[in-house]
Amino acid sequence: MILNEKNLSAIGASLPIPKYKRSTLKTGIVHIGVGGFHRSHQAFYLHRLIQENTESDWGICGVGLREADRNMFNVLNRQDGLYTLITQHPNGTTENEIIGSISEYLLAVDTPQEVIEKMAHPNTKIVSLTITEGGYNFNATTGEFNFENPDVRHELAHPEEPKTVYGYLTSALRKRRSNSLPPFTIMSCDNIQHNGTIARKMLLAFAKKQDSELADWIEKEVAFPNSMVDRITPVTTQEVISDLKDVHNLEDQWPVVCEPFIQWVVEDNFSNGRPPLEKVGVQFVSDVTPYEKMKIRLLNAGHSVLGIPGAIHGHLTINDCINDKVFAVFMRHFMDEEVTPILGEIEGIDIEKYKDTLTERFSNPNIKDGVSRICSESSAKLPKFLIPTIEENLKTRGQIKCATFILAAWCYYSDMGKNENGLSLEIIDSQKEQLQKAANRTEANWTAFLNLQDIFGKLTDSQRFVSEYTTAVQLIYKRKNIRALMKELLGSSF
Ligand code: CS2
Repeated sequence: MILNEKNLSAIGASLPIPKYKRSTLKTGIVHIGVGGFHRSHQAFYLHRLIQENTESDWGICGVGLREADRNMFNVLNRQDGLYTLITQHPNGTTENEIIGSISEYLLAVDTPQEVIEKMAHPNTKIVSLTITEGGYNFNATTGEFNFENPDVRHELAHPEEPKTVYGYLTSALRKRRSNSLPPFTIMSCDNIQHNGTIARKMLLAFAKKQDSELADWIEKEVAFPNSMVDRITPVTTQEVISDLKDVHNLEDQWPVVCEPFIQWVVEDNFSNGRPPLEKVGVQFVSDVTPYEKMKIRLLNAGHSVLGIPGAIHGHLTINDCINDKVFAVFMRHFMDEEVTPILGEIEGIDIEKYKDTLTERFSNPNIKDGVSRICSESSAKLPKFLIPTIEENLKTRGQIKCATFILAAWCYYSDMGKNENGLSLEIIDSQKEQLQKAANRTEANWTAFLNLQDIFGKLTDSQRFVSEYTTAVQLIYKRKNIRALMKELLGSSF
C-alpha cells in the first residue's frame, strides 16, 4: 500500500498514524533543508505537539533549495508529506510511526516565487534551517561571509533571482516589511556553535550589500535563537525500504531511521511567537552556549574521531568502531584529555555521564550509522567540531595528540582513495578536489595538506601543532596500520 493521505486510515490498522486532521493544519514554519535529520527531529517534535496538544498553527512547509532536493520533492509529493519514522532501540525493538507534520513541500529551483510567498505569508512565524555546516557560506579562517560564491554573486546582481538561503530570506523579509508584517524568526538547527549568531552575521553581511535599509530592519527586528539539536539519524538504506514493504506492506520511498535519544535546547528568543514545544520536552534556555559546545565538541567530534580512522581501517559503521576496543579507548582518551578540560562546568550536566551516554548511543547495533556519512563533508565539519579544540588546547598548553592524529589520518584518507583492505573509499565532500590535490602532495612535502588555509586557518602558525602533525602523518604513511598506531599513541592506557 502506498503511503499517502488517501490510504492513511487503512495504514492505521497496523501502524500509528497522525490523529489530527492534516488538511486543517496552517503552515507556521517554513523549513529549508528537509533531510533525514529534520524529519527525525524537528518534524517529529512538531508532530507530537500537534497530536498531543491540538496545536494546528504549526504545520511545516518543507523547502529544497537545490536541484539535489528533487528526489525529496518527488517522494514527499507522492506521499502527501507523510513518511515513516523508524526508531531503533539497542535491544532490537523497533517502533514505526507515520509522521504528518510536513504538510507541504516546495522545490525552490522550480517555483522560487512560491517559496518567497510562503515565507512572506502572515501565518509563517518561523523559518528554520538545516542547511549543513557548509551552507552558511563563511570563510573558516576569517569567519566572514564569502562574497566570492558564484551563486551569491548572481543573486546580488539579480535580487529577483535568489539562489542561496540568503537570497530567499532577504526577498521574503523585504516583502514582509513592505506588507507591514512582523518578521519571522530565523531558527538555525545546524551543528555549529552559536548557529543563530552565525546565521545572523552572515545574513546581515549579505543584506547590507544588497539593501542597507532592509539590513537595518533585520538587525533590529529579527530574532536568531541559538540552538543545540541532537538525534543520530543514519542514511536510509534500501533494506529499510524493503523491510517496510515486506513486514508492513507499506510502500514508503524514503522512511527515516533514528535512535531513541532526542534532545533540543533552544534560546527563548523569537520575533513572532513560537510553538509551545516545552510541552513535548524541548528545553528553552536563556543561553545555549555550554550545551552546544558540549554536544559539538564531544558527540560530533567523537563521531569524526571514530569515523575517519575507522574508514581507513575498514570498519563500516560507528557501531563497528566503538566495538573495537582500540577505537573506544582512543575516543574516550580524546574526550577526557582534550575536550573535557576546555568545557568547564556545565550547570545541571554531569559530563562524565554524558560521555558514557555517547558511548552507549554509538554502540546501538541497530542504527548502523555508516562511517561514510560521518566522513562526508569533513571539510565543513572538522573546522567546527575538532579544530577549535586544538586551538584552545594550544592556548592553554593542553593535549592535542589525538585530535592532531585525526587530522593527519584525514589527509591519508583524502589521499589514498582506498582503505587498508584495498577497498575503495569514496570521498563525499564539496571540497573533494582541493582535499585530494593537497593530500596527494604529502609524500613530497609532509605538511602539504595543511596548506588548505580555508580549513586549517591559523593552526599552522603553531610550531607545536605542525611538529605533532608531521610526526603523525609520517607514521601513518610509513606504517600503513592506523589501528596499531592508535594503540601505540595511547601507550599505557592499554
Ligand atoms: C554527525 C551528526 O554528521 C555528523 O558527522 O556527527 O550528523 C550527528 O549524528 C548528529 O549531529 C546527531 O545529533
